[in-house]
Amino acid sequence: MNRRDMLISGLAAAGTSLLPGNSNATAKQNKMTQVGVFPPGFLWGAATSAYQIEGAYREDGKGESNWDRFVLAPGKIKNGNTANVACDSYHRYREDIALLKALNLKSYRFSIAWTRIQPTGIGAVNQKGLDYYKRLTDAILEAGIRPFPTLYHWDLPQELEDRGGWPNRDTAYRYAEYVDIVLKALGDRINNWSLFNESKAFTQLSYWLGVFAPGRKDPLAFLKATHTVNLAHGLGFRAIKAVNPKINVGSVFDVSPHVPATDSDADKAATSAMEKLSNTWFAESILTGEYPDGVLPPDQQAALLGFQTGDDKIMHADLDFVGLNYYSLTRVTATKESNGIPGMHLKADWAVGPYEKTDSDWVIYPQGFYDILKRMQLITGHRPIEIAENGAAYNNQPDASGQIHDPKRIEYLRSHLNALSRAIADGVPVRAYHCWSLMDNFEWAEGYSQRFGLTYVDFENNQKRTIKESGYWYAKVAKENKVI
Ligand code: IFM
Repeated sequence: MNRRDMLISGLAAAGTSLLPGNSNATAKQNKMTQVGVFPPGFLWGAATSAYQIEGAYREDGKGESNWDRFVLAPGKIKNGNTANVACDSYHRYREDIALLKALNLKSYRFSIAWTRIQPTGIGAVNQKGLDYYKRLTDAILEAGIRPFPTLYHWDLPQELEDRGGWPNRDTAYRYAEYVDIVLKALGDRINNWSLFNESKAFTQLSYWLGVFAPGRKDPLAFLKATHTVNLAHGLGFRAIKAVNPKINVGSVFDVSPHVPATDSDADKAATSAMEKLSNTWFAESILTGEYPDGVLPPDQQAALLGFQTGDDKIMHADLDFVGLNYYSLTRVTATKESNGIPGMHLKADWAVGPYEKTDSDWVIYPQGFYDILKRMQLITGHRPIEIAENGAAYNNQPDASGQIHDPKRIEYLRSHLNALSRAIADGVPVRAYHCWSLMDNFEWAEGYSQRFGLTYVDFENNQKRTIKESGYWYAKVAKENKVI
């Protein structure tokens, strides 16, 4: 079972059905807009994350992360892979920036490893870690590319995990200290920062389903983790604004349209609850300071979350922009059994239905990209949206001449970019798109078995990077600002 199956099987969900598509007005607008054409100034980019590409896991004073520890546990990662070397981007970052240039990209989304900055997550700062990200940032800027870092993409200092990890409220305060350190060092050269990547995915997979570090299977710990992460958003937001109020602060949320398995009232109700837990539990709570109704029993919610008086004010953050990641569709079924969350009797599946799937077994559903953007706009309002991730795993290998033909990735990207262009034409304020990923990398519990890259990486031999056919195609899209 892959991680998305794990993510969702056993989670029961409830929810809202897909939002309606075009109104008459938007249909008219659509006719006037050519599908696949993007507005002038639209920003094209690619994304990676520190743990998935950097390697150098013990270099220059870096501390141990929860993932450094987790990969050592037998049976947790496919083929026993680790990310100790990964793409070796810590040493090869200039090559990787050259790839971005070759692909005509103008935005690079990467992440910062907390353990390089504060090896234990508490106190002492590791100057060599800060220096590395300064070198990286300066090289990105020299290439005429916008640096677009994420402060937390899942690699928590092991010391903090030992103290309870995200279910421990104190982690939010440690996070804010880390953010302050990073911003004081790098805030002079980077204007757009994301606080977290995919709060839903990592809290569910790490603390509820146990397939991500640290491997806990405790639904109640998961609920506490969600609240700590929301508090950390507010604290981190204010830490950045205290360094420089002009810096733009956002966060990246993973979202998916939820559909009921049948027309039954039970499936529809289950879909409504799960949809909120997945799509709005973080974004809406942070933007408004209030949790959405209809997920947890109201009389138990505060206790389940460890919500204290004043937390509404702490977690509230008027983000300057919102990052959204879209991959696939979620189907929800009501069940007799509880999924471990009080009041929830449901299960949710990712890889189901009469649809074609990618090599990681994820359903391909481009219309869902349009639908979820319209849905999230109800929460995010006027704020600019950046697509921080979208892409597909296809595991094509080099042919005899060393070229990588990956036509299915091109088709996936084409159909999703067309859907995105329709959403923009219908008024969703999306200003950037980042393909996941710049290059093949360490795909968490799947190890190196799933390749999401626009660039092939030869992990076995020499770390050689080869731009795939899809990379050349995407480079043309970026250059012409339209789908070809
Ligand atoms: O590789 C991940 C990334 O770290 C977060 N979003 C989904 C990608 C594909 O699974």
